[in-house]
Amino acid sequence: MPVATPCYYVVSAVNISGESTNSNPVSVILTPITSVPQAPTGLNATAAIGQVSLNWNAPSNTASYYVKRSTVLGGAYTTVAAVLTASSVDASVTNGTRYYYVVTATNFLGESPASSPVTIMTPLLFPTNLPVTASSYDTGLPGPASYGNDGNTGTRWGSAFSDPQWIRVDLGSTKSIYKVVLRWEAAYGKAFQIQTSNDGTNWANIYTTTTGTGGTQTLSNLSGSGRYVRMNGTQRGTQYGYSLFELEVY
Ligand SMILES: [Ca+2]
Repeated sequence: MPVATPCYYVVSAVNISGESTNSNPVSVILTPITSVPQAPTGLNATAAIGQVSLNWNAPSNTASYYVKRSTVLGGAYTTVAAVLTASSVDASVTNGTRYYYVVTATNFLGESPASSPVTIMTPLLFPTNLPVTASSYDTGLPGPASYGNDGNTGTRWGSAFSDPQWIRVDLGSTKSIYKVVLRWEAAYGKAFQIQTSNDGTNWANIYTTTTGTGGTQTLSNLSGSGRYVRMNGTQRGTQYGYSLFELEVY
């Protein structure tokens, strides 16, 4: 609409006897949009495991927004979302990574300059108190399998004294896994695999060893994904079972 054009509205009421007279008129003026939106302000980011949530102030005359991300301050920025409202959730992030975000606002005339950048560090994935199941647990211990992922290195899961045995955690949905830390009690695994699965039935190895030495084993630079992660022990290091203070998944 090239110029500001006033419009007038009236209403009337109708029943079976006919129509009323019109109400008093009201007028509105439709203001034409003559420029691209201003850059959004107040960009704010919060991070959780596997996602970054963003919100910002909405400039006037905005139709939609682009959310852009970089791992370097100043870019180059890559558009990760186009949204109609002044908020967005980026679930395509890697845990333990620093990101920079900017937002632009658009209307039919074009795109605004970018907002000021905001930076956020996504947390490392080490959830605790996940649903834990195990092939067995040592009935001589006071606690259940969940003691192997309760965030407390003073409690532990221990298996029956035989091979094989396993303990698994449920991440709730498929996640990328790049590190596993095993905090063994004296009863450790000499041969075991770290495995991932999306269905809890079919497992893929992301780490194998036949020479485990117990203690705290930090398995870095893993590459895999899955909803379930388990330690599958195939040869015990002692006459006892397998026992973990914590199975930490990152
Ligand atoms: Ca524990």
